[in-house]
Amino acid sequence: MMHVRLRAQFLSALILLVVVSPGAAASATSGGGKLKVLFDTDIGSDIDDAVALAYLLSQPECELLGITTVTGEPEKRAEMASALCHVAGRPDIPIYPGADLPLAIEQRQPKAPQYAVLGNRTRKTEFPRGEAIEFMRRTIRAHPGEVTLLAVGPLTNVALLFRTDPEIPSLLKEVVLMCGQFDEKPGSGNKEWNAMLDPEATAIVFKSNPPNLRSYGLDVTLKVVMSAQDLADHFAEDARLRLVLEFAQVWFEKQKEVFFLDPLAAVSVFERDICEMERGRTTVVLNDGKDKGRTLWEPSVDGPQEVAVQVIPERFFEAYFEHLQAGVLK
Ligand SMILES: [Ca+2]
Repeated sequence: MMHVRLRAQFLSALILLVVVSPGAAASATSGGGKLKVLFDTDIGSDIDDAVALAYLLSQPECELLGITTVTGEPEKRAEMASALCHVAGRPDIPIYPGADLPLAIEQRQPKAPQYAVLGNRTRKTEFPRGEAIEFMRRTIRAHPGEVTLLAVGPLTNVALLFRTDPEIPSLLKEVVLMCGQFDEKPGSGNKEWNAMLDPEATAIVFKSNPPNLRSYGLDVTLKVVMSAQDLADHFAEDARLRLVLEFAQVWFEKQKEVFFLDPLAAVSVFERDICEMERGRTTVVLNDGKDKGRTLWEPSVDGPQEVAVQVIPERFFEAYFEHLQAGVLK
């Protein structure tokens, strides 16, 4: 009961903060410089990776050091990221295709279906091959304690990075994930796609104990939703978001709503008042069977990780559109 009451108090306090003083909302970079971010993504499957990247490209406090792609057809995914960077006027951002296969299980996401809409869009089509992990390693070692690794796809690249250079977790400022499902008892509820697509990699990352690891799971990110029509209306004004809409064409054939799963993790790198977090420990189920890849969450005050347990969607949308609307690209 105490826990529920504390949560209610937290929400009341946040709502008061947003209503009374929107300018006082917590920012991760208050008083400091830009945040250095590495973005690891499976852009090209669901639409929300592109929605997240458009935000990072608009966020003035984000120094995007590079993009790595993961899972099936990583080169096509790199081209999609490149197209978005070009539209945003940032063709200089390094992009590296990473691992196409999970560490141990069968590939369940072999294609990047949204690639079909790229047509002759301006983008890079040639990328360094087999260098993504080394690029991540080199970049993090060049800025010890400063880099946020934001991973919103299966965790294969991140796990390979941590296995290749075991000191890397301790050299990161933080690891921020869209991964897992944390509100269910074992054996019930949804499994989350990123965790499930490469369970062994997920387990490696959650065991790696970087100084800060925060994950935004399906249970919370699914609460941030917009209708397809609202999305089309909101995204029509800006060139970056229009390209995201084009990517979404394939996706809209099946979906009437857009869930801002990856963007919630991305925006929360910069805006810490959108979600309430809880500290504890994640265990990943690795036994073969229907639960493989499930994330089991055990709250504890001295646990090594934090997961989101509550979200204020209105605050998210305010933060998401703030910089895009301030600097619209026609
Ligand atoms: Ca994703």
